Amino acid sequence: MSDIILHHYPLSTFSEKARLALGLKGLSYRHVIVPVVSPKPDQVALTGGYRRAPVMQIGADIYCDTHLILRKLEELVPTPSLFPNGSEGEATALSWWAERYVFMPALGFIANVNSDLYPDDFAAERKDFGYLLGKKEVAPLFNRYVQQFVGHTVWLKSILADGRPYMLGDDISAADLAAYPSIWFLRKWGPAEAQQWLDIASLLPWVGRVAAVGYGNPTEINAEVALEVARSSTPAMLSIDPDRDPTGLKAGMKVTVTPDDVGRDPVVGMLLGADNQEVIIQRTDPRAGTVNIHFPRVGYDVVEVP
Ligand SMILES: N[C@@H](CCC(=O)N[C@@H](CS)C(=O)NCC(=O)O)C(=O)O
Repeated sequence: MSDIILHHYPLSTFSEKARLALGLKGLSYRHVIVPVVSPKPDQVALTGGYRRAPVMQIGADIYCDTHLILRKLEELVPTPSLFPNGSEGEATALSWWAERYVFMPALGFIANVNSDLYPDDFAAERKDFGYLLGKKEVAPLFNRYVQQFVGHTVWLKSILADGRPYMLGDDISAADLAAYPSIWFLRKWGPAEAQQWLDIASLLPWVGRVAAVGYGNPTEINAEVALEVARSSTPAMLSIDPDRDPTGLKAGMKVTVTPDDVGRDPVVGMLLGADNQEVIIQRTDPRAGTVNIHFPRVGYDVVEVP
């Protein structure tokens, strides 16, 4: 059993990516099912306010966002690699495309064809988060979602058209784990409609190969246990050179770290270090103790608090 604790919930597509990454690495790990909507008091005690799913905890180190979670997993367990044959740039850039452009049309499509999944109170909560999911709001956007999804997935099909098993060739990579969850979500919550509108049939052999990776060996624990693990642990030594921030932010400054897309809840803490790929802040919480919270650089605004 590794020291990894995954905080996630079953419906979450980004959590699906993290579960598969843990599966690819063949890891045994503990996991906490977090609430699907805010408030999430146990999660934010660990993260200082970051409410998105998933989050990975190792002792008193908290890793927010799948981009950083995958990088950390790769560092911990290099093989099988999430970035085979030096493909970190390609795999990460393709992941960004899949997550920023394929995911929203898939989500909006399901909001149209399976509105039972999003009751009014859930849709209202997600509107504050940054997603439009209410039946009346998404109905006029249905054609746009179909057009965008079909248009973007032409490129996924083109990538796979030469018969390669995975997006980058013979080996699975982070790109597959990022592109797969939108299609997993569509097939789970609107299979007939996805088949009718979205032309995904030719992707199914690839979908099957990615799904076969599985989730590793998870053991469920409750949030109190995870908080106790954080409280009783000391954060790990910094794994980055602390003074590599491209804009000159310095260790010791008070900063906010805020997602730049949805769920823009700022996390306030003391900057421990930043380079061009990672930002680490420290904060102390009555329930979690002193924790180091790690964010990827891209996708987050880091601002000094005067
Ligand atoms: N860039 C983030 C995105 C995470 C994200 O948006 N997760 C969704 C769930 S799939 C979320 O947090 N939704 C709101 C919530 O769960 O409270 C990542 O890669 O982890």
